[in-house]
Amino acid sequence: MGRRTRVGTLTVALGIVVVLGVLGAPGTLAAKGIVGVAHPASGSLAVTAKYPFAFDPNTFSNVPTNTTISVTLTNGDTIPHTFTILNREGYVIPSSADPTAMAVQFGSLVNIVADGGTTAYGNFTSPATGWYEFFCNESGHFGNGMYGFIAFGEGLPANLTVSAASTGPGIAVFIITGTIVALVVIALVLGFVVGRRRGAEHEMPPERLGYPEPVAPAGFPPEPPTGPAHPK
Ligand SMILES: [Cu+2]
Repeated sequence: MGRRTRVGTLTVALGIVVVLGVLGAPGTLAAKGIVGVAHPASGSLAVTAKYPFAFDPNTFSNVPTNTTISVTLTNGDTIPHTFTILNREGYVIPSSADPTAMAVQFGSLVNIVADGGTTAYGNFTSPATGWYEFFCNESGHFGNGMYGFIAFGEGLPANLTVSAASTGPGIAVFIITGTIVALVVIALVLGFVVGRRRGAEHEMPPERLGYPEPVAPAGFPPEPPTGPAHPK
């Protein structure tokens, strides 16, 4: 394969990688869509944490107010996850925020931790009518889209559901990650091509570079003792 063909192949491969890097972001977002609205029976709710960084369901509506709610957190993943409701009514956690720090600042209605492959239980006293955001308190999980919304004594606002699916915290992370990957690949490919061109220049025969072939010093390499006389 000639160099031109090889560069052409690399260019095509690079183009595919860049396109995948860009298209991969919205593709991943599909996984962030609302997967179901739970209407829990009086006083209980069940939620599953699953790979990758998701709650199922990720919205709860009409949860009873001012009563004890028993929570079952099933962890279907292999790493620990939490179910943590930020105690701040009617508030969407900004994508740039550190939810762990916010939970320290505002407190949480409930904070349940389940190791991978285990089920954990907890109780909390539900508040008056209003809606709250819940999230996973493990480092980095919120930024990867592990959050949802829960409404007590009412349904979730319609615009909140749309907002959660289309402009949630995970989007920026995916786009930034995809861009970084694409840039690294570009740098590697450019380095490879430039390196090959320099290598080819060094390996090119001297006469094609415009200077004569170097003359070996006399007596080097040594002639074999029984060989014919050297023409020079
Ligand atoms: Cu998690």
